[in-house]
This record gives sequence, structure tokens and C-alpha cells, in this order.
Amino acid sequence: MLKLYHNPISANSRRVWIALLEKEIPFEEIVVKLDGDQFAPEFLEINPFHHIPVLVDDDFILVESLAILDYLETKYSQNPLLPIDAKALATVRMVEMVTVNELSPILTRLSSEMMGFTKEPEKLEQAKQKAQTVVEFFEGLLDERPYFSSNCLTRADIVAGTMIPWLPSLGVPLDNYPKLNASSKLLMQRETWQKTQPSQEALEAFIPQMETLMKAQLTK
Ligand SMILES: N[C@@H](CCC(=O)N[C@@H](CS)C(=O)NCC(=O)O)C(=O)O
Repeated sequence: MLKLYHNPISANSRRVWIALLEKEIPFEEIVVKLDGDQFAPEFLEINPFHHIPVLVDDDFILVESLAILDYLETKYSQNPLLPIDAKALATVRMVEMVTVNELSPILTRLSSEMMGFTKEPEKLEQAKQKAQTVVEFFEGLLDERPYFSSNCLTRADIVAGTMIPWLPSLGVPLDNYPKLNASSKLLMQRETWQKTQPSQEALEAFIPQMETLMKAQLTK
């Protein structure tokens, strides 16, 4: 059976977790606490970059969440999460990359400032402005459908839709972006989102590790 090394508070892992659930693929969960156990020699053997998620399929070890999503999509044809049409597929990839490359670092900065791990008002302001650019861009990609690129859920919705819902609580309201706001709310009602949403207690318990991990991200 597939093994997923992850932690419920990790957004990078959550996209893989949701894909596994949406595609109804059985898997075994191995929780990596990220309190230093990601540096244990046994874990570094499977991911020398000390990151989750990691997917293990017998003797095949895969790191990087987007590569894992590719593997799952190619190996398991049920409940497809990628469209076939050229423009729709490219849109999914684009939303994924914008989320990972643009939005994710913004969320790290916003969270770190909000939690008082860092105090850099100029960088906070820059992050808020960049967040507006991303949400405007995403709003422009949506139409009457609640999904980015298709009439049904795709990886674009999973990857972006697990990060966008955090924005209002981090000082970036979505009220002026009605399509993105509605789509985000709809996704949060899905069983797979509800099942994988980290609890308040889990988030609070994770604060000490969060500080270390966020500071490491921000100084990269
Ligand atoms: N690009 C990687 C990023 C993975 C990543 O940064 N994971 C974080 C958790 S969200 C992690 O494992 N951090 C532990 C560390 O850096 O020591 C992916 O998409 O899989």
C-alpha cells in the first residue's frame, strides 16, 4: 500500500492528502512531527531535503508535492483531477505554479508577521500588495463555474483552494473578489477539505515548530 509521510498542519502535504482522498486511493499515513524528526537519519534517507510530503510506493520514493500529484494522476485513472483540453490543462498548471511560487511565500510572510515571529512592517505591506495581485489574477480566471479550469474539481482547485481560505484571517479579505470567495467557501464544504482541515488545537500545539520553520523559509 502507498505510504504518505505528512503532517496535518502542512499545506504542502495537504494537497496530496486531498488528492488521495478525492481519487479514493487507499494509503497509510505516517505523521512526521516536524519537531526535528525530519532531520532523523531514517527520514533524511527518504528525503535528504527534510521536507514532507513524501510518497512511498514499495521501493519507489517520491518527494515534492506536485511530482507526487503527477504520479497519482498517471498511475490511478479514477476520479481524474486533470483536464485533457490543452488550455484547461495549462491553466491548471499555471494556477498550481502561481500558488506555489507567488502565494505560498506571501502566506509565510503574513503568518509570521501576524504571529509576531517577525516584525518587518515594510515586508508585511509588500506581502499584502502581492496577495492582492494574486487574488485579482485568480478572480479573473474564474467564470460562472466555481472551478478554475473545468466543470469539475481539478488540481488547480486543490492546490490554490487549500491556501486561499487562509487569506481573510491573515488580513487579506476576499469580499471584493466574489467568484474567488464563493469558490473558496464551496471547496471548504467538501468532505475532503473538512477531513483534512487542521484543528485549532493542532495549530496551537504547532506554534513553536511553526516559528522555526517560517523563519527558515523567510531567510532562504
Ligand atoms: N516544494 C516542497 C516543499 C515541502 C515543504 O516545504 N514542506 C514543509 C512542510 S509544509 C516541511 O517539510 N518543512 C520541514 C523543514 O523544512 O525542515 C513540496 O511541495 O513538497
